[in-house]
Amino acid sequence: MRNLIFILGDQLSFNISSLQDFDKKSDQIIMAELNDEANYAPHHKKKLVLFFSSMRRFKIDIEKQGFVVHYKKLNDPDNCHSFDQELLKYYQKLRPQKVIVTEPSEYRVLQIFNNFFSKNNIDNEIRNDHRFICSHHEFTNFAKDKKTLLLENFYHLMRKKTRILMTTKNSKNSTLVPVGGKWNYDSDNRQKMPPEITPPKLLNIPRHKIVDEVIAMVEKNFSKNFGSLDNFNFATSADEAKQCFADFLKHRLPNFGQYQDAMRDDVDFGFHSIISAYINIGLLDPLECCKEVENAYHEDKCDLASAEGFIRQILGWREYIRGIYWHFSPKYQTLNYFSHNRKLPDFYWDENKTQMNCLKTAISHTRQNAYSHHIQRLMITGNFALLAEIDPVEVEAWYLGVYIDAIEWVESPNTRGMALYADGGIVASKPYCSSGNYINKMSNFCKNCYYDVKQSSGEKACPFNYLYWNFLIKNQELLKNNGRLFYPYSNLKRKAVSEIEAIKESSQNFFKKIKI
Ligand code: FAD
Ligand code: DLZ
Ligand code: SF4
Repeated sequence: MRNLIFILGDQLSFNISSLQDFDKKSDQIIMAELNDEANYAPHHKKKLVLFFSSMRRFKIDIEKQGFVVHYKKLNDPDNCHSFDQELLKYYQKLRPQKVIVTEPSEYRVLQIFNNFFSKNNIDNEIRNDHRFICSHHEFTNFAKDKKTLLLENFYHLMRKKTRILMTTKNSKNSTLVPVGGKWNYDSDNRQKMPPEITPPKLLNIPRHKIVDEVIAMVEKNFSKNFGSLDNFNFATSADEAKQCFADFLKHRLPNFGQYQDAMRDDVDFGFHSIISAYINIGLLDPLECCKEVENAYHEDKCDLASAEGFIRQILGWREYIRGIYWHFSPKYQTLNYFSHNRKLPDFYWDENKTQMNCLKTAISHTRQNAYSHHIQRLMITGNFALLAEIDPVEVEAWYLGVYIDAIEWVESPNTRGMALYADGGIVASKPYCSSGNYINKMSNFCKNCYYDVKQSSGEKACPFNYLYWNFLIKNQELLKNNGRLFYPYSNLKRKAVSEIEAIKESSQNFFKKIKI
């Protein structure tokens, strides 16, 4: 036998680099459902169903094309339950000349493979993951000699590289310029969603029998895990994921831009695409998605603000986050700029234990759907974890578990960097902290809340209000020179000593009340 190829659970693409030059006569594949991977984070039940169902269906699809696959199911009696032990077993059985794997997307898993290869002295090839648009080398070049790694500059590079939404200056000058004359249309994109707007339902995906089998297995093996298995409606094959994306292009993309930051307690998915998990595990190709959105714009199916806003998320944010992860890991996962060390409140696992309607809603959506959109993750659960001084390790464990799309490379810079500013400003130019005012502006949560968003002290005051000032007071030395916090710190200077004491006291009482 020539090559043995290990395909990991987030590498479910026919054109994954480990399969390039595959010889059907002399090469074979292994895939494995593993307890180590199912248990290293407190995964939502729906996330486990997505991974195992998609892996099983990928195996069948690829076998139909004549590939030989050795597939280990979770409950198979001879399952070794770890990447290295499973690989060792097949290596000893099949004796391939070489083992090939596309670079694991997580540092932890890359270490497992590297250690395995060097310990057992096995000829191996770890190939670049070409599904990402920016290579490690390109990101290193971008980051070289820079004090700050601004997303906007990186995004321009990616636009130029892919020529997406780019045009030439005129017929005589071939310099590339952004379509419409501006790189970024974010300022058109920040509206509240009025009650009369009803976002269309997500495409209904007929239940495949493999999904039913896996749901039964997850219900049995992971009954204590967080999350509801009701109404599982995620795609688990490339064909289904493509249908979901086509449905987004037709029904939600035209409103994506204007409502992408809006939140409402009766709206679960809004006008978002709900494709992050599909891209992350290989069912959709990120560049193809960007090209399809660009085409939709050129065919007048959406405006430029929506098209650019969407493309920036993938071409800009997603690639940038991945670059940050590999540039700074594993040190990144230890950064704790504010030395926060409180434990995660119990209500992150049970929304009925809080009276804060914004958190109740975001956590309830998360329990139901294994999904909440970016602003809920950033400005509700993330904002609260920052202001409540929660240990980033605890916060990361929660995010890594509960979201359908969570894999460390993308979860970690978003959580530790963007939401918690625990990296001291590598990803975000200022902490994304806010009082209840922002939440009230972008949602209808405050109307039905036990707390009063207009009050800043006392039993009924919105906790975001005093926690926000408490955070700024406590971290004044670290943050006062940040130009983007000039206004809040100017306002703080105007506060009377008695008001500052009241803020501190309300915050301490609140921490006691929620037992953290
Ligand atoms: P849309 O809003 O429709 O956006 C389109 C696509 O852009 C997404 O599918 C995704 O692929 C990409 N994208 C958008 N924002 C980001 C971003 N900040 N980083 C990377 N890709 C982005 N995304 C994950 O895929 N996995 C995670 O574990 C994850 N954890 C997050 C944790 C926090 C605290 C925050 C603030 C954000 C996190 N994100 C994560 C980013 C973002 O919230 C999700 O990608 C998005 O909500 C997925 O929903 P969607 O597919 O409907 O995205
Ligand atoms: C997230 C996950 C889960 C739940 N299960 C498996 C699995 O059984 N087998 C597998 O190959 N991958 C799984 N994954 C994804 C991995 O934890 C990990 O995120 C990827 O291998 C990327 O490094
Ligand atoms: Fe959240 Fe405060 Fe509004 Fe209640 S009042 S929903 S706690 S922001």
